[in-house]
Amino acid sequence: MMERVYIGLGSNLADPLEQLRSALAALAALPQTSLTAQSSFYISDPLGPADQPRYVNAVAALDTELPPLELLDALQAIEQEQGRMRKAERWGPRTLDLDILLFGERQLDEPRLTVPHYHMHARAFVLYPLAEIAPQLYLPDGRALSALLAACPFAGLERIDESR
Ligand code: A4P
Ligand code: MG
Repeated sequence: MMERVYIGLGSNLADPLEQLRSALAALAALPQTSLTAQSSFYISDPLGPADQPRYVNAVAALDTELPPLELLDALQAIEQEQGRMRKAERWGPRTLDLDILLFGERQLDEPRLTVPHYHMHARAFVLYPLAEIAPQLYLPDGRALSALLAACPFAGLERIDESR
């Protein structure tokens, strides 16, 4: 079964734009998967510790036949290939973070995987790029993306034009 999945991409180390570009190429190359849309790139103020560089964020849409945990394994392999070091500090700087925002209509609560992603509802750097590629989207709990956006100011965000 083919399902539509939305992936949040973020980077704030080691040439973030290039990190996101190569991550998108890696997503497009996943087995049983096609990359169907990608948002613009956005520069965003760091959420969490303030003493870290600004992030570049984007959202991609995939159609995949991979089951959720296999997709998560594949995303973590891409993170590892791009030099991600997991550190103790929560929300600290990273070369690449790939989050599964939505997986079809599923609501998952497993040790390794919570979907929808637990913080997506209030993060401008997730909601605005997502709205670019899926403006009519509804979350599995019935909330409209447009309603979440209306409650989430476009603050600390800057859309980069040349990246599409
Ligand atoms: N995990 C559970 N659910 C998911 C999911 N839906 N997608 C588990 C991906 N992974 C999921 O992730 C920790 C574990 O979460 C994984 O092993 C997986 O099994 P991680 O990537 O190692 O840790 P993390 O990303 O540092 O932690 P966390 O809490 O997921 O952080 P977030 O929410 O990803 O936030 N500021 C800006 N401006 N832009 C950003 O992109 N990102 C973060 C990280 C902080 N501040 C930011 C940004
Ligand atoms: Mg993460």
